[in-house]
Amino acid sequence: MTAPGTLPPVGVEAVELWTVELPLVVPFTTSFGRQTSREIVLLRVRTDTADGWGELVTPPAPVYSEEFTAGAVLVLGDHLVPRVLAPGSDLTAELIVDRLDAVHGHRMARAALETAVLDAQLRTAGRSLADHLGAVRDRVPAGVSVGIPDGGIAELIEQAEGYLDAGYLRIKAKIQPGFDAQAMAELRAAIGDHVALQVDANAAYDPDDDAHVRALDAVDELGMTLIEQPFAPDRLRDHAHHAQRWRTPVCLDESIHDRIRARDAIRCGATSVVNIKLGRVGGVLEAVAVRDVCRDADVPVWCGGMLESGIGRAANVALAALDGFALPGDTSASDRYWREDLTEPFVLDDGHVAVPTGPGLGRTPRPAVLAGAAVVRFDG
Ligand code: OSB
Ligand code: MG
Repeated sequence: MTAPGTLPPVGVEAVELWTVELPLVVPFTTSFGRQTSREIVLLRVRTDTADGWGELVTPPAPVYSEEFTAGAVLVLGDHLVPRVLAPGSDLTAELIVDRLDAVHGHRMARAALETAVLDAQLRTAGRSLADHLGAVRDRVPAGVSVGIPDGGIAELIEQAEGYLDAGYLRIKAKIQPGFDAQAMAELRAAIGDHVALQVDANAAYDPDDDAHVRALDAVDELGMTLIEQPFAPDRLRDHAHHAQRWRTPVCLDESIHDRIRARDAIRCGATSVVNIKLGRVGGVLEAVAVRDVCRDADVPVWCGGMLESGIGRAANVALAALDGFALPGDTSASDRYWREDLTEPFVLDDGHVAVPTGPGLGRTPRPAVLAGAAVVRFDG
């Protein structure tokens, strides 16, 4: 498909961080913790033409990866924004990547900055992100990621049935030791064999623990679409070992932090499907590069999520519209997360979410939301 074309630079005058607290409609529990709301940090670049927005997708604590919101805000203010603004402020997304190249890690923080500059460039050019990236569809199939409910298996079944009634095309259930094979067998029996069902362990299993491996072996019998990130991010060899024993495809999330890791994980047989999150890999450009590596290896990808507001969701949905995104993503509608999204909401229609067509991300925060936000500004 088409590589992202070149866009003229924008003259960046300032970078602002807008922080808002948004309660989740239902608590979200994974093997790494329980969240009842998100502290959302939106990043705005002010330019001499159009402004641009990005979303910092970090969780509140360093439990999914090393990154967490307070740390990312510090890194942005002390290290990333100064590098980007100092050597002259005519910027492109590519220049952001270059200027931040010497910084290790902190990919979600970098992604927020890169996305905002790309959004400003696209708004200036009057072009949508999906169009710019070479989208091949105008709506994307939507799955839903269901946390481990406080009420256990009965509540999981009730939630999953509700989402299926609403039209979601596949269910992803979170698992952890003690809430896995039995729960999934009951869920499978309740929703039927025809429903696409997959599990996500968020690295909660120890491949050196026989009981853990036995539990995953039992999950493997349940006709799952895939099993996402059973083991710790660095344990590629363990993923590869069990991937060749299981009938269920292994899909890595946390492990895949850039295109090189994607290539290595595929080559060693650790992953046969990849969850792409633009925050986890450091931005839109790297996310497309990861897709390219996967496509060259005939590995299907899908778009993951980090409980984003409409700003981050807009970027995810554009990404999910690209060639190679072959499975429904965690690109759910706004009302699966929020009573009121920060932007015009994304809605579910016939199991799909429409790809924004407006310039840039095609979404901006509603002014009423911004009125309540805490703002920090960095000038060039
Ligand atoms: O592992 O995919 C994950 C949310 C936060 C952190 C990690 C993950 C998730 C999800 C939710 O599964 C995906 C979404 O609906 O945004
Ligand atoms: Mg995951």
